[in-house]
Amino acid sequence: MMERTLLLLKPDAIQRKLIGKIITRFEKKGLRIIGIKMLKLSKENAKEHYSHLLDKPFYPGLEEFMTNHPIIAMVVEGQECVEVVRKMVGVTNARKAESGTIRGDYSLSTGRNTIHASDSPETAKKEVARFFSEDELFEYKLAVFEYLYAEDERE
Ligand code: DAT
Ligand code: MG
Repeated sequence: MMERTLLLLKPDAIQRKLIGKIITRFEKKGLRIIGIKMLKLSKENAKEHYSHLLDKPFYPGLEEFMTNHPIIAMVVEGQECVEVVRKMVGVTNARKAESGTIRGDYSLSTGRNTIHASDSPETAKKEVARFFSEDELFEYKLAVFEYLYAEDERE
């Protein structure tokens, strides 16, 4: 199943000059980047995006970090890409994240874990719509498409 998912490269990834390395991983995996931009998250959007964490003691610090600095938002597309991308990202606490994952390779922290990725297809739909209007998302054919997927994997 072709899916889209939302990624946010967080302020720590930008400060640490990791954005090229992180984007390269998604390109090399074969995912199609269909939207990308730099933005500053508003406090309202932060509250929506992290609504499941509003009552946590670390929420004020999380909101401050995520809204006081620019971030990079991206949408990628691929077969079952929500799950694929979560695996590439690794678990929330980067100290526990497997080596070979983005968090496992680039971070030692939970609050500075470099990247966000949607956690389910339902969340991904909402998050893509929160960050991107339809005219900021681009449908185009990757020239290597037939080399990324076999005939029965292209729907
Ligand atoms: P994930 O980003 O892996 O989906 P999440 O949705 O539970 O994890 O939390 C969102 C972000 O909030 C997480 O990337 C970093 C921050 N966060 C979560 N748990 C935390 C904690 N115990 N201490 C500090 N920051 C935390
Ligand atoms: Mg999450």
